[in-house]
Amino acid sequence: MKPISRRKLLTAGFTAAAAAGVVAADRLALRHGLIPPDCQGWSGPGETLTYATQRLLTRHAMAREFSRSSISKSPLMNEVVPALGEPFKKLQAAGFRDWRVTVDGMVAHPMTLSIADLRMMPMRNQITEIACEEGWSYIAEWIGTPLSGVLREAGVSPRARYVVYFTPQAEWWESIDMADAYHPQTLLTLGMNDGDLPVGFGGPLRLRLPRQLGYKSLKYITRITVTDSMKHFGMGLGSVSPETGYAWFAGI
Ligand SMILES: Nc1nc2c(c(=O)[nH]1)N[C@H]1C(S)=C(S)[C@@H](COP(=O)(O)O)O[C@H]1N2
Ligand SMILES: [Mo]
Repeated sequence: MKPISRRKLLTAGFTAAAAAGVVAADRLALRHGLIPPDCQGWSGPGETLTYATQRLLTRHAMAREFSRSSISKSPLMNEVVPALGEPFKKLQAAGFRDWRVTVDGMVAHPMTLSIADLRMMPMRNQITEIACEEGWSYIAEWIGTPLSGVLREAGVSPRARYVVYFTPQAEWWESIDMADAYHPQTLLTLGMNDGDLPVGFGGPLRLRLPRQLGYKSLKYITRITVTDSMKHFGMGLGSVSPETGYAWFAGI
């Protein structure tokens, strides 16, 4: 069956099942990976509906890319560097030569990559908007290597469902599903607007995810873990966002 007709069929099925009863919809949604990790609690049914609908309709959709003239002249920076402390300052003083990102979990070949290693991988640049949940946004050019390439080199298990990513800030970790992990616009970003990625904007390494709100685009990536369940990460809701009242899936 062609993917488009399969998707149409699924959409129709999901809508029909939703109309017929929550139990049937639940069973169908589970079978097709349409349940987000933060499906419990008072906002759970809403999160599930948003996530399932987006996954059925826009799994392969691209975020809008802009022309060079649209790049914001003075992008808003949500400065977090002081919170990173001395170990980060040391790494920065050495030009991030010793920065490492570990790729582990459900992969055949766990890896530890330096910034130089990442620079040797295929590069892509894209001019996209980053939008904070608080209402502001800016447009910038982001230069980096697609996360998909790194995952392919690591040899992701077919049972994998999520990619979890961490920063030196214990309170900032996130996860995405495999559709977003393999999406061509999901970039391990090393550069911005023709230069290196400034530290304030997440340098040396930021995961840019233009199809979701800014809080999923974490700065200072140190570890990428592939898993089939979010149960054992934090409160098991997928990331810190649902623990503090925000949606795990922040699609825009
Ligand atoms: N490590 C880290 N990444 C982070 C944050 C943070 O505080 N720490 N803030 C997030 C939020 S809420 C937003 S909106 C964007 C802001 O990105 P900007 O500084 O490029 O504007 O970064 C995200 N990534
Ligand atoms: Mo934000």
